[in-house]
Amino acid sequence: MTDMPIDPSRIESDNAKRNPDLEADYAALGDQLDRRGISIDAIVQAVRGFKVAVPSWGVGTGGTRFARFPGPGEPRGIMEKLDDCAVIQQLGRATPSVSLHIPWDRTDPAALKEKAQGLGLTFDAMNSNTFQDHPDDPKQPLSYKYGSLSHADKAVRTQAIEHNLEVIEFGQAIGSTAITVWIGDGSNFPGQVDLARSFERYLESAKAIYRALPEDWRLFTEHKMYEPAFYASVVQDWGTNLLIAQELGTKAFCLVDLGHHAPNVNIEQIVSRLIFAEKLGGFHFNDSKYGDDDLDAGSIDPFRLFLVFNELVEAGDALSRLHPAHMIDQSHNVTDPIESLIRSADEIRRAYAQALLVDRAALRGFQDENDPLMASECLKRAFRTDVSPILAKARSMDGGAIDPIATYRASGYRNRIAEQRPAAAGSRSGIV
Ligand SMILES: [Mn+2]
Repeated sequence: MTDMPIDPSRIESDNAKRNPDLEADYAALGDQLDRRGISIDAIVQAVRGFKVAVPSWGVGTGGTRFARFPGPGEPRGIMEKLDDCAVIQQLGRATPSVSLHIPWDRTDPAALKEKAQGLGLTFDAMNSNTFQDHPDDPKQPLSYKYGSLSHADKAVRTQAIEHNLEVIEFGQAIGSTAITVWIGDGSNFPGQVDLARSFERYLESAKAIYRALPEDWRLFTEHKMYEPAFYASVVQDWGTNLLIAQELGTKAFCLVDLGHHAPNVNIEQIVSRLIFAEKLGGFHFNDSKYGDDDLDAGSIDPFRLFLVFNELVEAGDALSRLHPAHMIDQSHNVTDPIESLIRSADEIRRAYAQALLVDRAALRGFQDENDPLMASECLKRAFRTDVSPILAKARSMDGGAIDPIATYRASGYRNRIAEQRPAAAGSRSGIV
């Protein structure tokens, strides 16, 4: 692993300084958990096994429809994006895989695979893109302005289907086994499109993609309530998403993007229902305050993130059979994307670790005895536990940094690449 972007001796020397404090904090937390009948070492092992994919598009600075303020040293293509993803994994040790977006990341698959292997990275679910036009792509001359898989014109639908098939083919060449389909199709005016006919057209197109899925692949469909369509999205909520997965078949699953719901929707309950239906495909983790704000996972409502993980842990074997895919999907407008992604992966692991601390036998007892206060307290006790020493221990055991943000800043990586990567006009970033 000579290609690693951060000097391993930097991580070692930083960790050596911080390790005595970590050991003391870890021992204190271990004693506390021991009194609650929990083995801290078992929690650390579970956390080490929990991985979440980073999105290739996340290492560039995002933006809004008003403006984008690029940071220094932005990656100019997928190879440089992989370098940044490798930094996140090297320091945080929670993100060994990358989720690609075609056509933004289109390049020679063999070169891509070789580059990733050199960095110790693999590829997660592929993402297709029929929500914007691709004037540089001779295979996609038609516009998606009025939709893609549900478009009124069969020629546009066919073009969109074929794009998805190409993404699957690309994914096969680099070892991916899933495709996520999110479409921007919808309408801005009542009456603009027929709600029933557009959904029927969507289903017909989605079935054509599904039929082309390789045997060991899964198809994830992602719902989104609004934007870019502001009156009605064709795949607007988890009800439609579930319908799609059930119509398509056993390899089709629903993806839950935490930002794609109406305000105050009970997302953990949706997760529970999708597990019941055996259709939970995975997550796009992020956070939001008002709508699909694409803020950093756990930065606004960590309790909600914890409650989602509480459902996942509660599901036990049912979840193991579904083995949901975990991905981060967020937009970094004002932070260094590498720092945001390191911290977000850690916040996701934090929610998982907290959920593992819930005394499930006691909780069930309080539920059956109709003791709402103690049932609530049972969850809150786990949520209030500061599991930071567990997260740091998991990182350091796997060769990561005890304090990954501090080590990243001390490494000077951003300044170094800023010199190597002069600002490029039209560098791509995006969110889905
Ligand atoms: Mn998403």
